[in-house]
Amino acid sequence: MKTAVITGITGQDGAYLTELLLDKGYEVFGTFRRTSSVNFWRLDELGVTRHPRLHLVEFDLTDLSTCMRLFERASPTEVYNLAAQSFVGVSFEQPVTTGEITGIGALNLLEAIRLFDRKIRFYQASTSEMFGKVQAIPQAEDTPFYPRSPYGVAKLYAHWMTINYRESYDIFGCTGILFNHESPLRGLEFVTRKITDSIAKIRLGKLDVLELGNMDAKRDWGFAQEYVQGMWKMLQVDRPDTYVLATNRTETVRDFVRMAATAADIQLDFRGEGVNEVGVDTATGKTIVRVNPRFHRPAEVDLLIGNPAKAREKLGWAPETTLEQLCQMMVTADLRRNEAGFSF
Ligand code: NDP
Ligand code: GDR
Repeated sequence: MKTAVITGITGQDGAYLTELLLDKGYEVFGTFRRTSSVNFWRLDELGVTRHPRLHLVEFDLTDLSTCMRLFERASPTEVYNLAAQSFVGVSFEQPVTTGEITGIGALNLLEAIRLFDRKIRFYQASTSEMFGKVQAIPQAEDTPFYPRSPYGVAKLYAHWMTINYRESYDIFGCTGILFNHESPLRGLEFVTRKITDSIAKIRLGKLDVLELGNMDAKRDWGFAQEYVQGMWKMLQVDRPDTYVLATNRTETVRDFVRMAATAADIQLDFRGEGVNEVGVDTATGKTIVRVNPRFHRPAEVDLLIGNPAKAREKLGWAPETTLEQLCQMMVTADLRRNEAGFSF
């Protein structure tokens, strides 16, 4: 039986990957942080929190000794490092913490592998944010990096450290450069979920206006449940490597707002420009979307679109869910949650 360690199981990807590996028969050691109110709502939604093969382990990525003790307890064959301070906006406010968790944290795991068992297969959650300022369209594994946030820079450090440990110590270290992936389990601070939750609230009369930052930003959005399958596939092949996972389609934030509104039976008309842009409900004439410069970032990533050809060819991985289907799924979930009186 295979044993996996997944760091960050309270997050979106951690929850889906836990579900996937349990389905495949793995023993799973999932890590969470000790906080005053630990939240397993995602694992609860997937119905896996009390699975007999899931072991919940308190852990902090910034503490090398917890990495060592985790490995001693689990003796893993595979380690998936999904833990991170993953919110780009916050990384500008907390650059040092972001560097320590998102950058050095990955190195702690690599060091623990070097000291504990070099045969462990390691997955590092790299990101399209490393491409940052547009150098090529679409972006692929050989596109130069130009990160635009402390988060992107920290992830790039972790990315190269994984490659360095692969080359220096023959560690099976894979890096998945994943483009944005969303789901009903996405955190509320990220733009897609913020939009679907707010549109649901507006539809139900619980919110008047959705405030956003840069609506011109373009992203390549896929479905998270499919992306964790790609992570797993990367650790099943003979050689460790780097792969892009993406849909090869890009849309603006504004397009996503319109799509979410349509999914909730609201027709939106966008008027004005820049900070004066608003989205008006054509049925009522009310402004339900407006810009708040508070959500603008000091430096922005304008356009992401990935080329997943290598993953398709070498791993047999391909995205299937369309953005319309994904958006509808998220709006439906948020309508249900808000009708029931809660949304995480
Ligand atoms: P989330 O923000 O939903 O989850 C991050 C997880 O990391 C949470 O479980 C969080 O725990 C945990 N964590 C944060 N700090 C620490 C720490 N110091 N020690 C241990 N655990 C910690 O992220 P996603 O699930 O969306 O993403 C998973 C990974 O993939 C992240 O590394 C992210 O940067 C990366 N990524 C994500 C993409 C996406 O579009 N979703 C795209 C590309 C990369 P807690 O609940 O306690 O905060
Ligand atoms: P991103 O995701 O920064 O791409 O990082 P996010 O959803 O936060 O932003 C996407 C784009 O939307 C613009 N935007 C807003 N963003 C947020 N969060 N809130 C707003 O109100 C808002 N208005 C406009 C942003 O400026 C940006 O251009 C995500 C994270 O999951 C990372 O961890 C991951 O590595 C990358 O995706 C790939």
